[in-house]
Amino acid sequence: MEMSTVNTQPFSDQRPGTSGLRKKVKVFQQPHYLENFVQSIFDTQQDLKGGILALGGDGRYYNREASQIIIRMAAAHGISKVIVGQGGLLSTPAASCVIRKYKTDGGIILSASHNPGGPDEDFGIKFNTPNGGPAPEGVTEAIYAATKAISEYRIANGEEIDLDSIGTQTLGEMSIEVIDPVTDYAELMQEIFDFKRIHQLFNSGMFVMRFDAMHAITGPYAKRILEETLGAAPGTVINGKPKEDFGGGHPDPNLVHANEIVVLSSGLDAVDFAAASDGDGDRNMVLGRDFFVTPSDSLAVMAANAHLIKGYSDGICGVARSMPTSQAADRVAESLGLECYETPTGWKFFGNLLDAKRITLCGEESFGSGSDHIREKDGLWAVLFWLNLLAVRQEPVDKIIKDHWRQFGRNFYTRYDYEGIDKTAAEALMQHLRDHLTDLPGNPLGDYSVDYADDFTYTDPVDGSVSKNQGIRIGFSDGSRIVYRLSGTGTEGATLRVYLEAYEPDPANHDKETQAVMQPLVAIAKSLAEIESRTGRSEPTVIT
Ligand code: G16
Repeated sequence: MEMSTVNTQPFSDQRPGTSGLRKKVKVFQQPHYLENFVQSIFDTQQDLKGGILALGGDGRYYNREASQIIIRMAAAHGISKVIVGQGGLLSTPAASCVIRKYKTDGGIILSASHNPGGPDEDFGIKFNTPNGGPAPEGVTEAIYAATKAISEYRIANGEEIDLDSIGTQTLGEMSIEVIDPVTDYAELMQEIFDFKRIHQLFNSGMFVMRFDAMHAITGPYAKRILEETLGAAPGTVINGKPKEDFGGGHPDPNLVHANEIVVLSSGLDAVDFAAASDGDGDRNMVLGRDFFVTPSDSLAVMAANAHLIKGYSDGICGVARSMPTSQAADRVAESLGLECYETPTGWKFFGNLLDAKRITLCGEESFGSGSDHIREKDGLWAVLFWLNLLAVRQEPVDKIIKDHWRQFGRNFYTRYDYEGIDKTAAEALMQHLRDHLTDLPGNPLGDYSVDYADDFTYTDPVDGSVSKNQGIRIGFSDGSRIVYRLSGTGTEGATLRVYLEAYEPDPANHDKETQAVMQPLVAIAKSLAEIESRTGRSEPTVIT
């Protein structure tokens, strides 16, 4: 095998964000840009030399080219085997499943998740550790440090690798195994869920579902599992053909970007159950008839009902939620006597808790939920969890949620996103809040009284690592909260996220409209952070 050593210079902007390095495709296409980052992964992850690497991506524009480059660099680095999904594809949860099942020494996932794709849109890359989870901060910081010192990278020369034929080929000493991207993941789902009962539900003639794959990676997964295995009617999966630019859409399963499925679950002809997943298949949104399930409520309902699901029938050991996620799951944990953890935003923070068996279920307001079956959030898993639950309880989605609220109270929840604002202004806004945190506790804000105000710091209970500045929390004496954070996944300007939560124990008030209930808190949040004067925006870009 012929190999080249290529001289290069560091790029200053290769620090991974909330979930890997995400930039515009054009940035990744600059000479040496991708190669520098990949070499930095290889140089810092010693076990990869002589080891096994899993590789796959969400199929967005540049996935194929990047896969070819990474495989050649893996060969030049002395990796013994690369396991790659056919076509260079693996959903993020499937990649985590493959890393764990084949005990690889890590994996590289090519994805910018829910961000748009195409030549002028986003691309991303991240390294997952041998537990199948996103690299923790210690690892991403080491990779970042290596990118700042890099002076050369190594790459094998030769013909293109055939990514489309399943089977094994070689490049020098290294073997490349191209696998079916769906099979291992589908088998895992079959172990966790009661496929027979879900099959009966689909065949009852009383249940209609739509799953919106948003022209992204989950199309083939959803078709294989829902339609071919579980007997859902053909056409249950819509937008199921993956496209490099997601059909020009924004593959983020929320009420705005997945509007097609919102329409299909509304009105007289509404389907019984609808769901959507994102670009790389780790996010989910679930809807009943005319009914949106907030991701925070979804986690709480999962925790309360886990004993009804085959894979969790022996009980769960604990739950975790990211800090901005509503406290609905905390109430379930308290009543079931389970451990409950509040972690910073980012799935990587759940890894230690899962590995240490302190938690079984975890979730985030950002349309993510998952369990100890892998170390990534898992969109289709969440959908199957709900299908299994619907099959067991034989009740509609809204009844399950409303019963839950009656038992535990309702955590009204909404998130306001101000996208594409000026970065300096956004940082100044956060600093302004930080500067006033100590003035707030004990004082009234509107009709609310501030209980605590801080910039969230997390100490990992397993390894003791400390993560600071993870978002501003303002907690009120009645359990309501306002949280402010800057997004760590965007590629342009800054996105301010404002998370709002209000607790309502009285069932007589549970059917109120969320936005109406939240208005007093919204007004406080806007004025406290001086959002309009600092960002020039009177209204958010997206409300979920
Ligand atoms: C990523 C992480 C999630 C996190 C989300 C937050 O999601 O994997 O754990 O909740 O980012 O995004 P932001 O920083 O923009 O609020 P994904 O689906 O983009 O990988």
